[in-house]
Amino acid sequence: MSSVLQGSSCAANNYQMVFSFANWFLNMLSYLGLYNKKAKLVFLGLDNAGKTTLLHMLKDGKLVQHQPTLHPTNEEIRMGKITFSAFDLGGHKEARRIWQDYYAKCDAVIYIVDAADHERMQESAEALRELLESEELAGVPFAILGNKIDRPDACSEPQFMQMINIHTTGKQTTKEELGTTRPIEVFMCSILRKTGYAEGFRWIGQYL
Ligand SMILES: Nc1nc2c(ncn2[C@@H]2O[C@H](COP(=O)(O)OP(=O)(O)O)[C@@H](O)[C@H]2O)c(=O)[nH]1
Ligand SMILES: [Mg+2]
Repeated sequence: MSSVLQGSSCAANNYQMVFSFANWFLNMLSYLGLYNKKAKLVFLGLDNAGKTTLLHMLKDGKLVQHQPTLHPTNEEIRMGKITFSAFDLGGHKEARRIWQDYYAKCDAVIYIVDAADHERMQESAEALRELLESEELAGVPFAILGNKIDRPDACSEPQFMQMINIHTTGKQTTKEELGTTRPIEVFMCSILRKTGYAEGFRWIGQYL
C-alpha cells in the first residue's frame, strides 16, 4: 500500500517537475515577448562577452559561473518553437565558414559586447560591422547588448553608442514604419543583475 502511494506521489512529483519546467519556459518566452513565435535566434560577439551566461540564464534562470570559453563554441538551447544558439567571433578564420553556414539561416541576431572591456571594444565593433555587411544576414534584425553595466568601469550608453558607431532604427519604430530597413537597436544590460536584456528581446520579437 505504502509503495503504491509512494509510486503515485513519485509520479506526481515527476509530473510537477515536468510541468514547472514547461511552465518556466512558457513564462520566460512570454517575458521575452517570444511566446508563440517560431524563430532561430543567434547570440554573436567576441568571447567573454556573456553569451553562454545569457543562454544559461534563459534556460534555468541561474547565473552559472564558468570558465570563459577559450575556443569557438556552438551551444544551442530550444525553448518551445524558439532556438537560441551562441557563437564566439574573432580570430579563428577557418571556423568562420561554419558560423556563416549556420547563422545564414537565423531570423535575428543578438550581438553581445562587453561594455567594460575598453581594450576590445574596437575589435567587437569591427566584428559587428562585418556581420552587418555580410550578405547572408542582409535584413536580419540586430539587437546589440552592451553588457556588464554592473561593473564600475563599464562605459555609459552615450560612450557605448560612440564606440559602436552604428545608426540605430529606434526603440519605438514599428515593422510597418521600417519597411525594408533592417531593425537595429542598442540595449545596455547586465546579465548578472538580470536587467536590460529582456527589453532587447521584446524589441526584436516584434519584428519576427
Ligand atoms: N560583471 C558581469 N560579468 C558578466 C556578466 N555577464 C557575463 N559575465 C561574466 O563574463 C565572463 C564571460 O561570460 P561568458 O558567458 O562565458 O561569455 P561568452 O564567451 O560570450 O560565452 C564570465 O565570467 C561571466 O560570469 C555581467 O552582466 N556582468
Ligand atoms: Mg561562451
